[in-house]
Amino acid sequence: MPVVPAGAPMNRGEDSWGAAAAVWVATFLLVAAMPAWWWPEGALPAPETSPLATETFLERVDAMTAAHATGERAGDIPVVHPPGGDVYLAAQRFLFTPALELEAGQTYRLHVAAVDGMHGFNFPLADADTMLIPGWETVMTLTPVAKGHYALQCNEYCGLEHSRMMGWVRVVARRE
Ligand SMILES: [Cu+2]
Repeated sequence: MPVVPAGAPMNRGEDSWGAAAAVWVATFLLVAAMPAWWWPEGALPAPETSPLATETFLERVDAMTAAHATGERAGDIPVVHPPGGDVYLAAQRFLFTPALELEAGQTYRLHVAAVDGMHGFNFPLADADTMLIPGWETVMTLTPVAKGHYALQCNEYCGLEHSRMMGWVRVVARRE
């Protein structure tokens, strides 16, 4: 092996190893810094959960549906237009029911619960991405700002039709 004098330029092979090491170090530093990305905005807000019997939750869904159904149906699911305040959404194999119609500018407390086994709840409009465990309800505050259809979906494998378990919330103009 030839002896390279001190201070001699690196050959091409050493250059590319140097570049690879720099990329590796930069990647490592970015990954190590990931917790800082939560600051100052914070991670997704921790969902508020509390124990609630499935029976009780279903009674609340039914009461809201009986009082505020629009008469319209989305497939087999009734469309409900609650006036604001507490609204309920049940996750069951393989749908979310009822279909909620909300008003822009109105504030709601959205209660979500799985009623027949584990499900997931991914709903970007409410910044929600959480697991639903039977016997617990998850509650979040939601003030939609713009009209439109907002998708929600189950993101916890729950059976053969899981990949089709989606729903939507429709936001309409505020009624005075
Ligand atoms: Cu699922």
